[in-house]
Amino acid sequence: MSSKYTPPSVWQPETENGGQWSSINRPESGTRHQTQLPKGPHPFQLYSMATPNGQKVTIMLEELLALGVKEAEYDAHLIKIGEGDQFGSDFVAINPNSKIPALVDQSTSQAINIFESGHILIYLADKFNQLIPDDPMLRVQVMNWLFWLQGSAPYLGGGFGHFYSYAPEKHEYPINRFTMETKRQLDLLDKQLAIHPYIAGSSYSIADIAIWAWYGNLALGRLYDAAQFLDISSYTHLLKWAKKIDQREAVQRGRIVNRFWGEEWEQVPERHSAIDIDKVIGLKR
Ligand SMILES: N[C@@H](CCC(=O)N[C@@H](CS)C(=O)NCC(=O)O)C(=O)O
Repeated sequence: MSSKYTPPSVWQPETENGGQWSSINRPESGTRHQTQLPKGPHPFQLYSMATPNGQKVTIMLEELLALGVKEAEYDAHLIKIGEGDQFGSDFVAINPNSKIPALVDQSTSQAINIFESGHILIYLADKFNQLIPDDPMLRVQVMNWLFWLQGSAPYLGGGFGHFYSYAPEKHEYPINRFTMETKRQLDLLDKQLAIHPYIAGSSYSIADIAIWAWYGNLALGRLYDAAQFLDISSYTHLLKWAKKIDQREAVQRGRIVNRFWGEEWEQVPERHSAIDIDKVIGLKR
């Protein structure tokens, strides 16, 4: 396989490469413009968008509310990452890494900023003692799979998804490399789910929420239009689990929060009370 590209001695950013995210990517971090983010009355203020990483948090908050945890009430404000909202000064003050999701817990004497979706799940699970087991032996399993997801999903999203779906030109080398790894991950999950009803054992947990947002959506054909290419139907245990989680009411509610694309019944760009979701979900026939 030959490459036409010879790296220069010192890399310089291209002004325009035509890729889907090229207009917002820069090699520097930090604030690009001054902004003031809105703030609602609820204990949690979420600044996010309904990508898989964003869905993890909205599903978790909806699961907590479904469990009767009223203290998990939240305002979900929309951050349009395609328009660079994540580089606004208020957002960067919450998450210097400029990536959604970012959560503020304003129920405490001093507001607490939490970023990294996996950490947000742990923070909420520990705060309310839900969807994470007390038993250290079981908790370790949940953490194993949650951290597995945080380390593995970038190969699926930033690797496979980027080169298979977003890249302006399709190149065999990166598509082969990341398809190989994605299929290895799918096989791993399929084997785990062949012997356990949920990813970390016998109970639904934050590990299921995190993994479903990526690999569940992928299995259900909602990510990268790649179900056929990846021969998803051959991962039968994964598919069965993905459908089972998809049936949960909190998952159906949470996955559409901060979403502004797709069908009318799956768009709740901002959520400030349960009614915001109720009235949209009600449109589904
Ligand atoms: N490891 C981070 C990843 C977050 C992330 O990659 N967020 C993406 C959307 S899924 C984002 O905000 N991208 C905007 C950008 O890169 O500028 C987490 O799990 O929270």
